[in-house]
Amino acid sequence: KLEETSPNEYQDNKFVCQRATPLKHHNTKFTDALEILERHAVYVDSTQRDSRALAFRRAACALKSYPKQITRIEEASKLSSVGNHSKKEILENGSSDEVQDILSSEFFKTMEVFSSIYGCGPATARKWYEKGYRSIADVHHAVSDGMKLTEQQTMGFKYHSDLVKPVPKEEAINIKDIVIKELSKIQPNCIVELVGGYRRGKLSGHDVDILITHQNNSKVEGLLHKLVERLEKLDLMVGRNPHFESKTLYLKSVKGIGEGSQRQGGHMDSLDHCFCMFQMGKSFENEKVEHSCMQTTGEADETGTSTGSSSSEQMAAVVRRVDLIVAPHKQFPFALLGWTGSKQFNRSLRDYAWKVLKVKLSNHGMWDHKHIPVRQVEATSEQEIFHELKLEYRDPHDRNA
Ligand code: DCP
Ligand code: MG
Repeated sequence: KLEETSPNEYQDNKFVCQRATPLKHHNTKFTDALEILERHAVYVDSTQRDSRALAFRRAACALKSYPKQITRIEEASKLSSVGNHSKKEILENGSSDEVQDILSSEFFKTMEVFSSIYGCGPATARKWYEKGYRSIADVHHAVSDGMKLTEQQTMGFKYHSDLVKPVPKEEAINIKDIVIKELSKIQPNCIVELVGGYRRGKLSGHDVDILITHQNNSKVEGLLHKLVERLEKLDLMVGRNPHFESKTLYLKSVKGIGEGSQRQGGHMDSLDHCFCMFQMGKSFENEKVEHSCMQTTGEADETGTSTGSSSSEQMAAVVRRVDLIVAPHKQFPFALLGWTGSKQFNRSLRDYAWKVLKVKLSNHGMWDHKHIPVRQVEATSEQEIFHELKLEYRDPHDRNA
């Protein structure tokens, strides 16, 4: 049970990044409903994300960080981000006719199914809906009749039943450990962080985001390429990553990969990164390869030998989405902040930095535009970034906007 605190301590600030937004909060009933309204608004008009959908998201954020359960509409009315439409939802106790209608509509249900396909963003989902497709089978038929899919969508369909399964945190840690182990054979002393939702305290996620750096910049260059080659040899990656065929490992080559990446593309960073899929649990061969690697490098340990077959026998084979990102050490705190999210927290932080301080913040660094000529502001930790931005530090667990 969450402890409630006095709303007097609640600051109805304009920017979400100025408040703590915990994962568990007191107003789930309302925020769940608002999130449906938000998703629906995106489906109806994916170009209008900045207006209706964002208004619902901001209202949900205000309720998420409110220190007690909202019981009276006057209480919600005091929150500046809660607009009239969202207020209506609260008045109707989180189960308005509107939400019920959305949930039972063919449009929403179909858009939810299409959006669950990796590589299919709201614009494509809508295009398919407008063509009359109502199910995955309908899209399959269209494909056999000659409709083209992007490479990502093809992979998305192929592994759809796996990719919709949430990844438990233990498995994400397991994947991180595999990456650490393989990295150690290429380049000792890398720094590896599990980022995304897990770092904010979530116990499951839709993918596994792993951020990598090394104190020595010269060791960072080409590191991702070597890592991917090594993982491919372990027979761990499924599909072919078109970007690695060309052997160019920069975002320049990743940027153009269609809508699925646009969803990710909010980052707009040009760190080396590889969006890939790992085949987990198939592991008899994986285990053996790994084992022989360990022996040749003399790194065999108890866990490596004892987990072996019994755990892989129990674990059902499943394909997981993994994002590997490599950042130069100097940019690491910014990449860490950006890849930890949430997306809305990042949006708010960047908005705040620019509007209040004339500072441009990205996953690479920050630049003070009040200073002429523009001056880069360095930071060696997330704490320092918050400090430079004149913000109270927020632990990742409080960035769940
Ligand atoms: N991110 C962002 N803008 C985007 C996409 C992502 O700023 N358009 C950042 C914030 C996310 C992080 O990258 O928290 C990782 O992206 P994910 O899409 O994997 O998001 P999460 O890890 O938060 O969610 P999930 O738990 O579903 O994987
Ligand atoms: Mg994630």
